[in-house]
Amino acid sequence: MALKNINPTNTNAWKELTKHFNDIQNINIQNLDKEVNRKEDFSLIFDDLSVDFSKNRITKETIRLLVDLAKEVDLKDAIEKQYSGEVINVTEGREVLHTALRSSSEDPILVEGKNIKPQIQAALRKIKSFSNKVISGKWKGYTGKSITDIVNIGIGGSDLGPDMVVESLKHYKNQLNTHFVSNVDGDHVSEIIKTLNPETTLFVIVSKTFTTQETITNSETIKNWFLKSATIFDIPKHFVAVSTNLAAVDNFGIDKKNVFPMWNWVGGRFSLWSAVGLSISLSVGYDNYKALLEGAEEMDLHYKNEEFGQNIPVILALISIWYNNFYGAETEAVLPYSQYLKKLPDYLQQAIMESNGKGVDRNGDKIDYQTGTIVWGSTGTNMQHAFMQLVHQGTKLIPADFIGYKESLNGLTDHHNKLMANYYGQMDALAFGKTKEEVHLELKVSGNEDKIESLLPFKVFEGNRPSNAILFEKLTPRSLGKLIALYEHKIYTQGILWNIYSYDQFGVELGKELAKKILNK
Ligand code: G6Q
Repeated sequence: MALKNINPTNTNAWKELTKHFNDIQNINIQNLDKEVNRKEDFSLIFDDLSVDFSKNRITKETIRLLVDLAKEVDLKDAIEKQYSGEVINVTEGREVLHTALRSSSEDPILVEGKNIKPQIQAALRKIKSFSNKVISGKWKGYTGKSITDIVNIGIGGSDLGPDMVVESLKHYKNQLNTHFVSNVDGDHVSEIIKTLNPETTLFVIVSKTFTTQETITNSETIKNWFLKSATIFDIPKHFVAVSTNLAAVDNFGIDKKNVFPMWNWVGGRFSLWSAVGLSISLSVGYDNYKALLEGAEEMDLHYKNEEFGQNIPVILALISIWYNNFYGAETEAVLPYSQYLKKLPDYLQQAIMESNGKGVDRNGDKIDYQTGTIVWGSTGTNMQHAFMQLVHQGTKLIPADFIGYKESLNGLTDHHNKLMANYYGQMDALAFGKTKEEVHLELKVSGNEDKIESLLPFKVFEGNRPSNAILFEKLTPRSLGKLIALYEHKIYTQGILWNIYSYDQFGVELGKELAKKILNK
């Protein structure tokens, strides 16, 4: 049965939320923070993850009403339908089963009457044995040498996920160097080829359709470059593919044995958990890749089973809706305090904006309320010396997720203490600001009394700017899996509440069609 189709703005909860918003819209986080047990009451802990959402313009009543909204649109039913393999991607006629890819349960999940679990297990075994061969050096190139470099050729969902994870888990990487070619701009592939030796490079072409202009163009260019020093008979040793289009892969010269499966029931931007993540397994080893999946599964179970009021992805989705639909906030920042996570904002931009950037509801009617948030961000502390000025003192309300880790991966405690002092310092500055009185005193004490009149307004921080502290013990494959799955579930929750289809992406098609027409001219 299809997803329910409920306009959120027609629900009782929405009406209550509107009243509630009118009553409390001017509340101040600084005052809220004085409440006894505020931090405990507005924090959730799940294994090695704690989420402190106390620095938001919300009360217990806000959360209660938002949870009512989730119940009224029957989010529970929607989650159930996703996990059990209903065709919830209605416009494309597909199931949405990235959660099945990381499920360790033996329970069957049926797609067109067939249990998909055995195929998933078989693909994992293939990823494992192939990764082991390449990493151990047993897989030889056409001159008998072991592989030193991996190049992932793909774009969008066939690039951003693996690229982000490989970068995020750099600490766990082996001797192989992994590169990513995506852009059709020839400068991208040219710069990468320059550094490669064809004898020791393995190319992983990732394309569900194997027709994507960028990926095919890059693959052909690379093949031509490769064939300058090797023959077509050497292709099977250096090119493998992840695809559903077996005929096209065969045509390219790739050995059938070296094709890894993709499935229609996994969307591109949710596919790093399938063989699309092959370059992750090659780069950090299969065990780490598996741990990534296990971490995601832990979050899947939390999302599926936990009460909404205690459910981390649900709570973060609801708070985001509170700002987006009631306060009129237009953007959200994602700010990881880890250099390893520098590609996370790019990855999330696709996951979030391609999923929830929709202007018609599940009836096909034009929507008259706000949907998908604009997501952007960068790593701390670098961004503190860049765009944070606007977040602190600009005219816009920008809720922000601060992602941090208690423990550093490389020791250097001095660095880590400073990093985390900034992590907390920024959230306090946003929430509590700096009053006129404080600025006054500060200028006085520093001997700048004469400047008080001219400088005071510029040095005041209004505060009352919201943030969520998403804190893990340590950046590991498992905790990264949890983090990514958290955002995936936040996306779906919001899509359900906004009554849109999160799993199609027709909005990217028109530009592609026009580019083709223009090229033909
Ligand atoms: C993601 C989209 C899109 C897709 C790319 C690559 O959800 O579907 O980003 O992943 O267009 O497509 P192929 O894997 O078919 O080359």
